[in-house]
This record gives sequence, structure tokens and C-alpha cells, in this order.
Amino acid sequence: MKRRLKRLGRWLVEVARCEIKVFVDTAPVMEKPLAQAAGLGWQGKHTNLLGRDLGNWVFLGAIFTTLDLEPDTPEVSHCGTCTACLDICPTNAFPAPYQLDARRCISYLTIEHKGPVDTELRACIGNRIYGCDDCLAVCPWNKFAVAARDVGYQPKLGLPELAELASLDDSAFRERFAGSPIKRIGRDRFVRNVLYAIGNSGLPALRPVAAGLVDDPDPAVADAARWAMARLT
Ligand code: B12
Ligand code: SF4
Ligand code: SF4
Repeated sequence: MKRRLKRLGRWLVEVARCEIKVFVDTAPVMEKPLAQAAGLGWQGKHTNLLGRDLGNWVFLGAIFTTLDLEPDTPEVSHCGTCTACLDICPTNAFPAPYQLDARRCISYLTIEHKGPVDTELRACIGNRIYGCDDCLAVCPWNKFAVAARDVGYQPKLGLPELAELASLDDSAFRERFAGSPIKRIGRDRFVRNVLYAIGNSGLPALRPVAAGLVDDPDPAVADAARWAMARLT
């Protein structure tokens, strides 16, 4: 017992002396190949990391340290001949397995892309208004995943009404999405996405909602409103 405590003491001193940097999607760090090298899983054909116990529902964080640690064994791919994630992608964003053309990915288009989205891709976005999980959701390894217990991961939006979301002004948007990553994209990009979803809804009842935004001061919102109206005639 005494010897174990001594060893623990030495280790704690070592930890206290070592340098540490923590990254969670916050720096240009190749998190996926590093996670594979650390044995946490492998980069699937959809390019994300998945694991035999975790499936695809996992975020990555990295701790860089000068601490002398025993390396883990890297994981190898267990994708085999499966191509489910490549086949399901609504925008054909995979030119080849393990390669993603981010310019076609709905996650990029709805979260990162400024201004109007190419008309060719708008219909493929369907009713997705913030990101896309299709290539992750279809993966057969998800049968081993367990739901997160942390309340922070529980869905908060419920089933949103497109008409109500399209009516948000800047302050209502900020209030509605306070504490959510959605807040980062701002009201204009969010409403632009909602209008693409309205245009793809096939519901003529939503045409007046789009009509109310054709003179929006944001050019991408006004353009999306005109596009949605044309789709719903
Ligand atoms: C840019 C980015 C995006 C872009 C581009 C995605 C991409 N696949 O490249 C966009 C906006 C499209 C995006 C979308 C999404 N993203 Co993102 N994204 C990132 C980010 C910030 C960088 C990824 C990157 O470096 N891309 C560049 C390409 C070239 O790298 P790559 O895919 O890893 O492939 C290359 C390397 O692996 C390299 N390589 C191979 N072996 C080795 C070995 C070594 C040693 C090295 C150095 C390199 C190397 O060769 C490959 C080909 O060039 C990471 C966070 C991070 N810091 O890693 C999150 C990250 C990948 N995203 C994440 C998530 C959750 C998503 C979405 C699911 C979000 C959503 N619901 O909408 C989608 C999924 C889309 C998809 N199929 O990938 C998670 C994935 C978690 C996981 N389990 O892997 C990450 C890791 C964020 C996190 N910290 O959790 N994302
Ligand atoms: S997140 Fe959606 S759009 Fe992006 S690559 Fe996966 S299936 Fe395709
Ligand atoms: S869906 Fe199939 S190919 Fe894609 S990551 Fe999962 S196992 Fe690999």
C-alpha cells in the first residue's frame, strides 16, 4: 500500500510538471488520424472516426502533453466491403471512399457556407437546416452505440415549425438559440436554410411565409425566399 502510494505520488508530481494543451475542435489538429493512432477507432469511408463499441456517435478531443505515456495500439479499419455511408449521401459528396468533397457536404453548406448555395444543391438539402448526419446514422456499427447520459447531449429543439423559424428576427434568434451551437451561424444563414427547407417541403401553404421574406435586407435570405416561392407554385 505504502509503495503504491509512493508511486502515485511520483506520478502526480510528473503530471504537475508536464505541459498540457487541450483541443476540442478548436485548433488545426488532425483529430481523426490521431484518435485512430490512439486505438479509439478508425476513420470510416465517410472520413469520420467510428469505433466497435461507440459506433459513430462520438466527438473527439485531444490532450497534447509532454508526459511519458505508454502508446496504445492503433485501430485498423473494419469497414470491409460496406459502402452504406457513401451510397446514402444526398449530395454525392464522396468522390471516392475515405474522401469528402466538403463543398458538397450539407454540414458545410448549412453551417459554414456564406451567401446563396448553388441551386443544383438546394433541392438535395431537403429539410436539413443545421448540419447532416445521414452518413453516420446509416452505419451498421451504430448498433453497438449507447445513448449519452449527459443532459447536454439531449435534443432541445423538439419538432420545429418551419413557419415559426422563418419569422425569427435577430434578437428572437439569439434568444431562441442561446447556449446552442446553432447560435454561431447567425439569424441570416439560419433563415436562409429554413427557406431552402420550405422550398423543398412541397407545402404550398408555406408560400406566404416565403413571400414575406423576398425583400429581406440580407441578399441570401431574399434569394432563398424567391427560390422557395418558385418551388411552391
Ligand atoms: C473541417 C471539418 C469539417 C468539414 C470537412 C469534413 C472533413 N471530413 O474533412 C465539414 C464542415 C464538411 C465537416 C462536417 C462534419 N463534421 Co467536422 N470537422 C472538421 C475539422 C475541424 C477538421 C477535419 C479535417 O482536418 N479535414 C481535412 C481532411 C483532409 O482531413 P481528414 O478527413 O482527416 O482526411 C485526411 C487525413 O485523415 C489524412 N491522414 C490519413 N492518415 C493520416 C495520418 C496522419 C498522421 C496525418 C497527419 C494525416 C492522415 O489523409 C486524409 C485525406 O486527405 C474536424 C476537427 C479536427 N480538428 O479534426 C471536425 C470533425 C471531423 N467534424 C466532426 C463532425 C461530428 C462533423 C459532422 C458529423 C457534423 C454534422 N453533424 O453536420 C459532419 C460530418 C461530415 C463528414 N462526412 O465528414 C467531428 C467528427 C467526430 C468523429 N467521430 O470523427 C470532428 C472530429 C470534430 C470533433 N472534435 O469532434 N467537418
Ligand atoms: S454529412 Fe450528409 S451531406 Fe455530408 S457527407 Fe455525410 S451524408 Fe453527405
Ligand atoms: S457505413 Fe460502412 S463503410 Fe461507412 S463507415 Fe460505416 S462500416 Fe464503414
